[in-house]
Amino acid sequence: MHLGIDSSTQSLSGLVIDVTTGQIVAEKSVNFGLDLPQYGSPQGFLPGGTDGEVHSQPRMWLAALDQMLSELGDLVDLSQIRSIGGSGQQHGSVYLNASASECLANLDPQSDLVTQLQSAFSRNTSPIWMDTSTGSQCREIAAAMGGDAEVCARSGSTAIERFTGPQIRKFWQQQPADYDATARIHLVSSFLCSVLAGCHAAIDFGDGAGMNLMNLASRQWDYDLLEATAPMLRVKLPELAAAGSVVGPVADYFVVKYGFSPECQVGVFTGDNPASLVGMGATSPGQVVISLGTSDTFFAGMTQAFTDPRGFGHVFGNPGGGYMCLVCFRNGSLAREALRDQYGLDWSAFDRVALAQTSPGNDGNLMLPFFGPEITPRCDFEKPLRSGSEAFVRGEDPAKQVRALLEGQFLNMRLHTDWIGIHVDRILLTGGASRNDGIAQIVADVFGAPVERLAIANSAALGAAILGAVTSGQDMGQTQSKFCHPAHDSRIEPTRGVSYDAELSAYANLLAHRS
Ligand code: XUL
Repeated sequence: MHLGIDSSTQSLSGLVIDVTTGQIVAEKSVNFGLDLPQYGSPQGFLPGGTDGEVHSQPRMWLAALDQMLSELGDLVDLSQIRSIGGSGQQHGSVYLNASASECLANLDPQSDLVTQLQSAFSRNTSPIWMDTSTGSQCREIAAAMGGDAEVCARSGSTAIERFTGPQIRKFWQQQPADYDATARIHLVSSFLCSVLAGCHAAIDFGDGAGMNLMNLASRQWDYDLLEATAPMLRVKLPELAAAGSVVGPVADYFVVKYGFSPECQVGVFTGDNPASLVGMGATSPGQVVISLGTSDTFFAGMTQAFTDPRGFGHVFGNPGGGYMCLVCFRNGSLAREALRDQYGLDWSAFDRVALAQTSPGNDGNLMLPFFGPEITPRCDFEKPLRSGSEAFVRGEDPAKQVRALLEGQFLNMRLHTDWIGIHVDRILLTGGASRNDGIAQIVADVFGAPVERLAIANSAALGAAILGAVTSGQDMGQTQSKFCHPAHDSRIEPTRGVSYDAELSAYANLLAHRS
């Protein structure tokens, strides 16, 4: 058996697979808001950040890891786990001081992770991917490198506010003494991996590419980018390695406290999106994954690393080899939930039956579907912009509002992924909202391609478990073929005769002329 751990924005999950039977044996999830209310983060991050700052608490992730393993141990015999793989929300960074190595190596099973790692942080909070506060740092890095095109050619992305490099630069500028006291900077993924292995673990090529610090071609830290970011950075960064490569045996703490075997191996963790690519069985090029989570993401395997000329899309290392492209949209479920709550609706308003009260194209009623700052395209929106009938623009007719939001989200996605230039043959839909047939139908119609969903919603945790299997020497492709099947009856065909080409132009026009 192999365990996959995924630490996402709102929860931390564990999923156990048995490669012999091809079964998912157990799953357990700890929701930060509901299960750990003492951290004051109902949606997984600290509310009330100013100027685009969004931080979370690494101690909360530690508490969730302890709780998840203790609950998972009630469901499955953890001594049977041969290896552990993992993933984390991308870009988020954890800052540790010089005492961290000792603390990690000497975790006492009589105590808990939060208590013991309490004093190992040189920064109490972690900026996460929702943070948009580093605009000036991005401009400075781009200027030092000779322009955005150079940063993009080297790292796979232009300097991006949520990416770790600009975040590190801001920390160095604003808290230089704390930066100096930082001995190691981890990503969410490599931090949790380090805790499990009891020593500093490497960052993988998938998550590492989300930092604006790794050279995509050489898969090494890029010294010019490090220099343009902050002083003395190389010594503070872990090594780079392939996802799933062996870090070492699980720390004694987990053996004694939760009953893991001392032989259980921990593999290098990756980002949630690269893990999801693995879990969807989509590591080889040809299919597109759309993940509907707190943010919505669009990603696909690529053989070559060409980059987005407009600078919104990213290229990361693909845990299955080669590269992957990714475009992230910040107003995902947060926007769907905001509209749902504004109109006092429930999710049934987003299903196929309810959407049948409106028709594709929504009688010309369009919405720029942004309830807060967006990163694709980059703009500090505060509320959606409506265009269409007077009643619709006034905010009337909830059914049309729902369709306009969803059509707007996927038109925005189609518009900003055309640079990838792939013909979309099949869309694999994942994430919380993917089960909703109404949403799936609109995705199929807007892209003009069939949509399939896997039996399991948490593809990142499944991908993490498959990477765990790879750590024990299993073949990734063979393991994927055992677990990554579309759910029965999950396929949704695009509606015959429907094309969204005209709506796409109208949407692009509205976006270009927004006031
Ligand atoms: C990807 C991104 C998000 C996070 C959180 O670039 O910022 O998808 O990985 O899920």
